[in-house]
Amino acid sequence: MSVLEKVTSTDAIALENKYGAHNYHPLPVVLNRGEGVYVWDVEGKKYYDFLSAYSAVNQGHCHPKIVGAMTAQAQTLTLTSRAFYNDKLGVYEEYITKYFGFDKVLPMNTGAEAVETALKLCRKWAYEKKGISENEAQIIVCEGNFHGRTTTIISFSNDENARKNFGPYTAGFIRIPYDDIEALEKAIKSSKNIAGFLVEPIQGEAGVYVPSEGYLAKAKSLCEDNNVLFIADEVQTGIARTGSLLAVCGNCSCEKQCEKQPTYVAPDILILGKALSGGAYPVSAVLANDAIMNVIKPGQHGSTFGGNPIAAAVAIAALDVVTEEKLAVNARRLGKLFRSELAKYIETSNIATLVRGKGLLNAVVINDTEESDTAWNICMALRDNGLLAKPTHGNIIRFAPPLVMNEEQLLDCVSIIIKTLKQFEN
Ligand code: IF1
Repeated sequence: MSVLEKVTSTDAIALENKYGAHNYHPLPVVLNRGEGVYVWDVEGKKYYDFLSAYSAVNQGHCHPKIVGAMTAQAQTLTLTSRAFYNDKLGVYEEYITKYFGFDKVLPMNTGAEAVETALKLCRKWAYEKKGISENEAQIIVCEGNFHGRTTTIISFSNDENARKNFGPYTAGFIRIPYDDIEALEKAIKSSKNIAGFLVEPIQGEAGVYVPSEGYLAKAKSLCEDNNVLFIADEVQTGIARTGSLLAVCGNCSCEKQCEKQPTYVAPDILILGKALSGGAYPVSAVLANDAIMNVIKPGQHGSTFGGNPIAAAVAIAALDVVTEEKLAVNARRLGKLFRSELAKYIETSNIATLVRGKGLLNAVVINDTEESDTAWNICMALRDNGLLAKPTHGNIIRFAPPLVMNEEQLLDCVSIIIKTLKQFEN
């Protein structure tokens, strides 16, 4: 069989099982096409995508503007490395720094690479600007964090599944409870070596935990008062997902975050990924102002593909789509509708206990133990009913459709979700 011949779902699953590392446990559905809010399996069945590739496909599958930019660049110049200049990187760097309001960007590829870059930048700033003794810098992180899968990042994870038997672990991190200002203040005051505070504005993987009103602003002010860098990991929450351009924009409904908005909590270091490319290509970025970013000198950090011409062209198109199609405003409006419809159902449900989230990053908590497979079984039934979603942890199902969804589609999905949940009521 030619490798390009059409495979059946069964074949595709068997091939992955035999030849692929078993580092995932996918829902048994084999997709071969995506368009907007829809994906199709190899047998031609159509689904609503309610995961959006973990919020990488905010602009919808195969968005024509993004694919067009990628295709055009791919036929012109794909990669120069940073050994030479090219005509796309500088244009992109100006575009993205003005888009988010920072002096400079360090372009990378994956979210984890961008998080690692931010950690290195924070440490280097701490030694060379704050005056912390070399190798003594401490960075505060939160319980329940998810920032990627590299050895340093899992070193400060408290998810045993993500870290067990990957030691020895990287030192220099202090873990505190999420959404706990007193704990942050205590940790900051605990040592003169505190360099930064790395935080997800909403904890996605942990189960879509939205922190208390004012938590991020108070955290930023504590950092500011103690010369500690506030590092926002917006890989999953950014790019309009939570109903603002960034989750740190708070309740601002404008299309562009800006210092003027009282709700905007300005990160010292901003980490972006996933939907920065609309899911078309690995693109991530670390943004900071000169006082921080300029500690990096030639030869001190980099990446073969970081900032390549395709990434530059794709990211510009992807961010254009966010603005042109007002995705933040749509996510805010449809997110409110989603939560209010689900909350109405949950009042009389004995299978779902809670719906929470912000914008179109939401989760439903299932009335069963973390160890049960009820949430998984509900996702299998959702699949049969034409909607794809997946549990985050145990009994929590994340619901995150592309932000291009319209009200009619969202209400159709709400009825599919409620119909499916009712199948599991006792
Ligand atoms: C997996 C989770 C989501 C992220 C935040 C950095 C990264 C991620 C806030 C790293 C990546 C992905 C990774 C993917 C599943 C998915 C995920 F379930 F793992 F936690 F979205 F919630 N910061 N999240 O969410 O970005 O290196 O992957 O580009 O590893 O299973 P990456």
